[in-house]
Amino acid sequence: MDERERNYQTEKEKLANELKEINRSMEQLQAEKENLTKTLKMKSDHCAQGWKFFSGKCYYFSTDEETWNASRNACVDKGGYLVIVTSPMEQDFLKRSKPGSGSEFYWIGLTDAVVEGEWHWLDGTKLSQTPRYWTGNEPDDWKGDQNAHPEGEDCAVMELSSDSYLLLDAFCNEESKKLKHVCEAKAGM
Ligand SMILES: [Ca+2]
Ligand SMILES: [Ca+2]
Repeated sequence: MDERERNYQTEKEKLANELKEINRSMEQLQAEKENLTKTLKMKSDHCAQGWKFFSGKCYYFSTDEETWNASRNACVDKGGYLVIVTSPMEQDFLKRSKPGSGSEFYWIGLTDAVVEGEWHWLDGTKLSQTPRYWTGNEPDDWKGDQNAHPEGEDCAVMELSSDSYLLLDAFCNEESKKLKHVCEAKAGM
């Protein structure tokens, strides 16, 4: 073996070792990536205790009963907002996740307090009127007996049972109108 050949052999071994080293690093990075992906997935599905996960969001069914205004604030205090229901899938989730049996009433993040008759979710989205979920002749903007509440009914309630989701309007801030509510928040917080 002349010197040139020896040099060539040495260089070849060196490169082979480097390649091995690179492969090892790549395997380690790959394993690390898998771990991080797993952690991220766990984090993004995570909801605080007492909240239920659905499609990137967490939902909280309150047990205490408050006015709509107090309920809205209660959700903000918990890092969320009064629930905004934007799809039939979300309605179905609420129907099957509702604690307790039978039909129950919950405040939701829907109001026509700004312009009478124009129903908007708390994120500013207009309520889609098709299909129509208002029950009976709701929303009727009832003003109470003998016009006791000239401001009318400006806050929405969902009547939830295992197989129905119906809406009605009610007084936002009336002591006699205290109901449970549902909060929503982004998952993974
Ligand atoms: Ca109204
Ligand atoms: Ca009403």
